[in-house]
Amino acid sequence: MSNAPKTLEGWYCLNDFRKIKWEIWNEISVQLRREILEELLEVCKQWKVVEDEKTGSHAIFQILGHKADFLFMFLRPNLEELAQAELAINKTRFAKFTTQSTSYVSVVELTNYLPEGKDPYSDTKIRERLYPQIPKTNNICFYPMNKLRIGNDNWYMLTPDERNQMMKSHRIIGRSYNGKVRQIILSSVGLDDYEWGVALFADDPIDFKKLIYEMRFDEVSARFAEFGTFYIGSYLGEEQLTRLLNL
Ligand code: 76R
Repeated sequence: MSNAPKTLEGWYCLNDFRKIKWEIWNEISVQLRREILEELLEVCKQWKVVEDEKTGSHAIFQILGHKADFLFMFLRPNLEELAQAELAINKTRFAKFTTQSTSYVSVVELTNYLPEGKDPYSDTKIRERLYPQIPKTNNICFYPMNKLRIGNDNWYMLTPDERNQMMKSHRIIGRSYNGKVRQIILSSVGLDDYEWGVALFADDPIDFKKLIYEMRFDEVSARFAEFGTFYIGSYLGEEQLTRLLNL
């Protein structure tokens, strides 16, 4: 018998982080900037069709600080379609002004809590979590993480009961932020450098700080969580993107 919990997988996810060379972008003519922006918005329209057909989702965020300027986040049914989305950006003239500062590949994951015998993939609530629309909240907080495998703090050597107990407490804290913070659980085991990607969405960024701080004191995070780089950004709809680029 495998000791691994049963998991359900939904859409694949690409987080494509870009930096823009502002010094070159600022130098080109207003006319050219407009044309390039139009071209980019045209690509966004094609992604919007995918989202309206509920065969994927996407969102663009403005990332603060030196790590990146933009995050293009995509959810798609398979890796090929994720690659197409990435290629669509790379084929625009806008891409000439950007470099991909980093990226992260993962897949939406849920752990199976349904009673045996019921097909979880036909449950509406579960489908909504496996194939989510990226929340268009004001802010995103993204970071990759592992669960430790050191000495007594080895998540993977715990009994299922111990793990369930700790995840129960995690869920209780998470759910106390209901209406304020939403998480898309992204597994990146075998897909990228860490084991999970944590994607959090909130209108008020202080709720990220409060939630993450509270979780630090909870056993599963306090003992087992090891974090990668944090990215914080705000949502860019068509209007905000236009304002940002059409200086
Ligand atoms: O609806 C449900 O039952 C989902 C319950 C749930 C699971 C299974 C849940 C809820 N999480 C789950 C799994 Mn989470 N989560 C994190 C972090 O910074 C830290 O300390 C840890 C990073 C945050 C902030 C967070 C928030 N969660 C996971 C997993 C997979 C673990 C595994 O399978 O072993 C990780 C790595 C992880 C990490 N979690 C929630 C939240 C929030 C806000 C919720 C409730 C709101 C929501 O469901 O959107």
